[in-house]
Amino acid sequence: LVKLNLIKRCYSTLNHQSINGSSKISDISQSKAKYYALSQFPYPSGALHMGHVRVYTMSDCIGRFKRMQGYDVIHPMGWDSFGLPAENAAIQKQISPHVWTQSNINSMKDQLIRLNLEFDWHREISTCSDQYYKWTQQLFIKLYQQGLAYRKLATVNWDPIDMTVLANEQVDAQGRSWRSNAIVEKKDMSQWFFKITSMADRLHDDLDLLPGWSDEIKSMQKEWIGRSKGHYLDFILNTSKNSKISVFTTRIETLYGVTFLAISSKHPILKDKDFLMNTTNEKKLEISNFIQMVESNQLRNIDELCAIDTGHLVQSPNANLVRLIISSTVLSDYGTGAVMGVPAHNKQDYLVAKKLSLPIVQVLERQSSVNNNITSSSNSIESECFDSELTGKLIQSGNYSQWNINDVIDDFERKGWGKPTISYRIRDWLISRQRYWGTPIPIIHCPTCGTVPVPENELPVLLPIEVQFTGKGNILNDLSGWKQCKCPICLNNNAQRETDTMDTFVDSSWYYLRFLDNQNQNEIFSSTLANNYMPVDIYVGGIEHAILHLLYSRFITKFLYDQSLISHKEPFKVLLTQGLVKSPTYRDQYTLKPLHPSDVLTDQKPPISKLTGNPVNVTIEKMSKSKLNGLDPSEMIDKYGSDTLKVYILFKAPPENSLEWDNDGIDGCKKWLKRVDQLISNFIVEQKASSSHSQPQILDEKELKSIEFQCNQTISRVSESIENYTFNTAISSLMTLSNFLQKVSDNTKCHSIEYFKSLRTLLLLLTPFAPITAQYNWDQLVRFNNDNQLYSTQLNSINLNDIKTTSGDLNEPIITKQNWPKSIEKYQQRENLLLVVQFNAKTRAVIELPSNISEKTQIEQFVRN
Ligand code: ANZ
Ligand code: ZN
Repeated sequence: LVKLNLIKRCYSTLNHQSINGSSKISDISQSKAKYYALSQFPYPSGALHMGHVRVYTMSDCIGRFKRMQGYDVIHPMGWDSFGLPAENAAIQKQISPHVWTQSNINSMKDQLIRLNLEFDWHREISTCSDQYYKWTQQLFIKLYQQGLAYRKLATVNWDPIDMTVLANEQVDAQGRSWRSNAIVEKKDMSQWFFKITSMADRLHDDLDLLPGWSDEIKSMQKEWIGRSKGHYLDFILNTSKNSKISVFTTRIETLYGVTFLAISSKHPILKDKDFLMNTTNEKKLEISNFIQMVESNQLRNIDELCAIDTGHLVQSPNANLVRLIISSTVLSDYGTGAVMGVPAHNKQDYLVAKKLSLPIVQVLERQSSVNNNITSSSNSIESECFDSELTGKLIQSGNYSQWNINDVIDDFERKGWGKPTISYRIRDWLISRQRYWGTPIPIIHCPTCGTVPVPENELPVLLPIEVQFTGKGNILNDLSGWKQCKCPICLNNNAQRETDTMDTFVDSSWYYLRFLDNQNQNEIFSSTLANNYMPVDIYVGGIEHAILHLLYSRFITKFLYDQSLISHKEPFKVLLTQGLVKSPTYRDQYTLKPLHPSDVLTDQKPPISKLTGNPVNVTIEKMSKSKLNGLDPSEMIDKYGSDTLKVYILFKAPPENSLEWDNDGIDGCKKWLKRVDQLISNFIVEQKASSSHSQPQILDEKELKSIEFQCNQTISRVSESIENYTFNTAISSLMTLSNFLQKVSDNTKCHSIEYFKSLRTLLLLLTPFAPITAQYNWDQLVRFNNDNQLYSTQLNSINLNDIKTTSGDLNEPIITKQNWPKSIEKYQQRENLLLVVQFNAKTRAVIELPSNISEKTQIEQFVRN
């Protein structure tokens, strides 16, 4: 009961502390260096899952550590609260998305508080609040004014039952909607885009400014941007000297190996007058049937290649005549939508050539090549074609045979056969959603003035709250009271509001800036604050956001930089991507249905289903509702307490690895924290007992030295481990220290200031991981020391710096306000080292040697002895 009360007190001090302990919004600490620890804010689905707990525990640990180190730390939390699930809940449960979202936020916030995470709650934001989305709208208008937000016709996934556009990720492999199960249609609609392509080069090149990002994520970003250097080349339609087809190639030097020209089924030449005039009716019919087939299939996963000859010939820059074909391998929206086919050196072209029996001409010399004339009848052609090393010389290329590739490229360019260019895979960011629960796009459509941005003083364009959900499409379209308005330019004209809302990725592309100034009524954020606190020092989150969210945030940051609102080019200095949280998953061997662990007799081999008596398969999988293998964080807090849960999560696996949940492991962590409690309470009990009778005996100098050595070594190890985000090794160093302290002799425990100080060091180092345990025991020590005036005189008489850095300020009752201990070099050197001699994996001798001699001398000495 006493402990419970104490814990309660801890909570209140901690809550109080998190307001006072972190910087207030408006003032920047002049004396402290800043540290911005950010974890990805959650979607308020209703309850935290273990993945959330893992992310937030990591950023909490880092934040607490940096605060104790004296940094001005920002560790904010908020809600990514727009999006489809709220609308679906509204349709299914007839509850307003607003109410549903808010109640989810409330319960998740409760959970975060119960986890005792030190968040700056005074910085809280919610993207669905008009105080937030007002600024998202302003950001849209700024982009619009710079020509970076625009509307164009685009082909989208249309769900004819729900009557909405779907993101690609919401269409399954069979081309069905994830929600309505309708076959999704391709539809051309006017949509809003952000011109992210305008920054493709910067988004690519500035990755080099980020040594704190893993190569893996950087290459995922580069892949998505897909920059390649190449050439445009023109091919001329044989029947019409005016009709050119331009191709994009990264391998212009293979020009003499071109044996066909392939275009996509959407290529404009297919509607060209000359082209059609010279196509027979029979061929026209064949082509249109083909196009129809490709396009209906084109939704996804066309494994089977389809290609057709158009019956036309085209002339290459080097005056070769080759066939013009249409092929499903050519993407309509990459490069020019046309490809020069080089089947000898490109796998896809090779398959196309095989399919249509087109010639294959090798033009690059291979090291191992004996036979330069590949014919399509050769069986081993595939391996011969692509696997062997090239010499960098051309063959079968007219006058260019035996030339070096680079010289060829120069000469082709000089002749005007190809124009150098750069092509990108990245497309502009489609931000329109035909959905209610999102940030309204602040645009008015006027019959006279066209698209007109809502004047800034009229922002936010509020989302109407009282609405009826029909489940069909975007209900903003049916709210004529909301939709009809006056044009802000010609004033009297009846105009209409844009009814599309923004992709929720827009909301999350700038939230880290609003955290810094969430109460600002006058501007999106203060540049002074942003320039002080940005960039984010550590960003913790899931790998699933490694591409889009990071790319969008980087794009918006660069835009704000161009607007001179911020002075940094990249938002996130270091990324920490956490692995999955997994647990045993039980499935009935016969029905394959997932089973709840409580329905399984797990002590049997194999486990047996209590429901059917069938044997049960066990696999370790990502925790998820559908697999019934998830653990509820609240239940875990009830059962173990937040400290144990957090210590376990950090101890069980390094951050980037997946964490496989096991109950023994968490029990072990609970026991360890109990042992720390015992260490302190035993100390106090023994002190009380000894002070009443025994005389201090002579202290063992050697033991005192080794206490100091252990303490200082642990300080360095824990500090380094947190800096490197290897929390698990930090905790194991702490375990080593606590075990060591347990074994110290009773005499030293009772009579040495070194031991007292080392207990305090242990608690200080424990604080970022298990703040309640640390605080509880700190209280015990402070109270005991005050009551007994045990070490105060001694502590006062010794070097104050020593105490400050190794065992904290004596009378400060709140441990999180203590300074992080610093290790002292001189105590980290052992006078003697133990040299372990092993032979055939058996220890044969342990020799004590002075530590200041070299390894070589040590060995020599040993051999001599
Ligand atoms: C001739 C060639 C020869 C090619 C060769 C490659 C190898 P990256 O590097 O990804 O940019 N290509 C161009 N446009 C295409 C489209 N719309 N759909 C499908 N493929 C297209 O790829 C550039 C290469 O992809 C280009 O270089 C072109 O094939 C093909 F030995 O041209 B290449
Ligand atoms: Zn107008």
